[in-house]
Amino acid sequence: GPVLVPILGDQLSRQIASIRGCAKDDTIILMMEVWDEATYVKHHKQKIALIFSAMRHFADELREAGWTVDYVKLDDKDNAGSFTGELARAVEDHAPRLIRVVEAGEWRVRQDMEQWPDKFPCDVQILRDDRFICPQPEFDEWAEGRTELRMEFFYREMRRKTGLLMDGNKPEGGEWNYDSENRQPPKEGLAAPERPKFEPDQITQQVIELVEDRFRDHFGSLEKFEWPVTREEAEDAADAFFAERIECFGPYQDAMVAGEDDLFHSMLSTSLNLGLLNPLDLCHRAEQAYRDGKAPLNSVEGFIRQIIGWREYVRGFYWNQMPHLQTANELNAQRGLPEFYWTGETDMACLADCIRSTRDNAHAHHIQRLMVLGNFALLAGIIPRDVQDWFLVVYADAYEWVELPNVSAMILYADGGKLASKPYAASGNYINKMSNYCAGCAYSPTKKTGDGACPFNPLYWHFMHRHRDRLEKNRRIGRIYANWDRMGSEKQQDYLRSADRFLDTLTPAGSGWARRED
Ligand code: FAD
Ligand code: DLZ
Ligand code: SF4
Repeated sequence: GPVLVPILGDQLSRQIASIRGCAKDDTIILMMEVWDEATYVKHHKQKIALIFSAMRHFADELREAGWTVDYVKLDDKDNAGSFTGELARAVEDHAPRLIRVVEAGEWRVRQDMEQWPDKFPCDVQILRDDRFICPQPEFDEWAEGRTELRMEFFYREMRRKTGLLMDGNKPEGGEWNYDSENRQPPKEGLAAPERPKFEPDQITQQVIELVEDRFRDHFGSLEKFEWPVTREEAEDAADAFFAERIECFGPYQDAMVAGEDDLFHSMLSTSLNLGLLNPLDLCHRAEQAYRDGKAPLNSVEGFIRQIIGWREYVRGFYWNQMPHLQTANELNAQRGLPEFYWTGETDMACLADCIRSTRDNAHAHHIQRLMVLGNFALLAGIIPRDVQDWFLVVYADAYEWVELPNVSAMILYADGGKLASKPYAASGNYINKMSNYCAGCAYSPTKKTGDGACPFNPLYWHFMHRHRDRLEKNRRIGRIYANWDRMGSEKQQDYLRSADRFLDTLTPAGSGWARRED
C-alpha cells in the first residue's frame, strides 16, 4: 500500500516534515474537517471559517502540484467526526503500509495520536514539527534545574542559534533588547496605513455558509472576514507589513487607540500558526529591512523577539509544563467569568472596545489581551479555566500551545511565577497612559474610589491586599506594600469596599458560551 500522510489544520505547509521526502505517486495526503475539533470549545465563527477555508485552499494547492489528496469535508455523509475515526476509515480505504504524520501542536490531539501505533495495522511514524526553531528536548534541557524560566535568557540563546541580529557573537547595536524604546503612548490621531484585506473567494464563501449553518450558536461575527487564506495572500500581508508598518511597530507596540484595531501590528499570527508563513523566513525579512535601512533596530528587534523569543518560548513552556498547566490555580481564583466578556456590555470603555474588536475580527492585539482583558481577569480573580476557554474560543490565532501559557502563566500568574517574574497587575493609570480609551469612558481613571472611579483602581489594591503573603516576598513588587501601609486604614477600607461593591455587580456568564451543553 501507499504512505498515508495526515495533515492537520495547522500544518498547511508543503515544507512540512511529513510531506518532505515522500513520492507523489506513492503517497496519499489525508485532510479532515472533523466535528470534534470544531467543537471541543465553541470556537469563534471566523476561526472555524479561516481554518476550513485555508485547509480547502491548501488541498487544491497540493493537487495542482500533483499530489493525491483525500479530503474529508465536515458534511460528508460518512464523516466519523474525529481524527482517529477518520484515520480508521482512511486505513480501510487505502490500506497504507505506513502512516507518516507530524506531531500535533496540542496535548489533547497528541494523546490521541500516540494511540495510533496500537490502533492501526501498519507502521506509524510521528515526526518532530521542525517549523519550530527550538526542538522540545533542547528547551527541556535549557529549563532543567531552573526554578524560574525567563524568556529573556532563552531568547538570547535563540539569537545565537539563528544568528539573527548578531554582530559576531555580540547583539546588533550592543543590546539584546530594546523594549524600553517600545513603549510610546499613542499621540493624538495616531493611525496606521490600512493593511490589505482579502475578500472571501468562492471557497471561503462556501465555508462561511457552512459555519453560519452548523455553528450558529458560536461566538463572533462573520460579517468582516478579511484573513489571508492562502500562502500567496499571507505573503501579500507580510509584504505590506514590511513595506508600511514595521517602521512604527516598535515604538507603538504597547499603544491602544479606540477603533484602530490593528495599529502597526503585523496581523500575521493566524498565517504563522496555520503554517502559511514560516517564522524564520519572517525574521530574516525583518532583519533585511533593518540592514537595508528601512526599519529601525528597536522595531526589528522587537518583532524578532516576539517570534524567536516569545513564540518559541511559550511553546517550549507548554510542553514542559503540561498537563498540570491546564489546572494550575496558584492564586486560588474562584470567580466565574463575567458575562460581559461575551456580550461586550460593560461601561468600561477599554474592555468594551477590546471585546468589540474580538467579536468583529476574531483578533485583539497583544497589549489589549494582556493589559486590558488579561489584567481585568487577574485583578478580579477569575477562574483560570474560564479565562482559558474564553481566549481559546475567541481568537482566530488561538491554539492551546500558545494560548495556555499566555493565559495561565502570563496574565493570571496561575503557575505561581514560573514564567513571569511578577503578575502584570496595573491600575487605570496604565491604560490611561497607553490609550485614548478613558476619554470616552463612564468612569474616571484619576478617581480612586467610590462612584465613578475607574474599577481598575480599587481592584488593583484589592488584588495586592489579598495576595500580600505571596507577593510581598517578590523583589519586583514587594515595595508597593510600603505605599499601601502609608495610606492608613480608612483609605485602605475605602479601596477594599469599592472593589467589593464593584465585584458584586458582576454577572457571571451562563454556561454554554464556551462549551457545548449536550
Ligand atoms: P505582532 O504584534 O505583529 O507580533 C508578531 C508575532 O509575534 C505574532 O504574530 C506572534 O506569532 C508572535 N507573538 C507575539 N507575542 C507573542 C506571545 N506572547 N506568545 C506567542 N507568540 C507571540 N498568540 C497567538 O498566536 N495565539 C494565541 O492564542 C494567543 N493568545 C494570547 C493570549 C494572551 C492572554 C496574550 C497576552 C497573548 C496571546 N497571544 C497569542 C500573543 C499575541 O497577543 C498575539 O500573537 C498577537 O496579538 C497576534 O497579532 P500579530 O500577529 O499582529 O502580532
Ligand atoms: C482548530 C481546528 C478546527 C476548528 N477544526 C479542525 C478540523 O476540522 N480539522 C483539522 O485538521 N484541524 C482543525 N483545527 C486545528 C486543530 O485543532 C489543530 O491542528 C490542533 O492544534 C492539532 O493539535
Ligand atoms: Fe478603562 Fe478605567 Fe479608562 Fe474606563 S477609566 S477606559 S475602565 S481604564
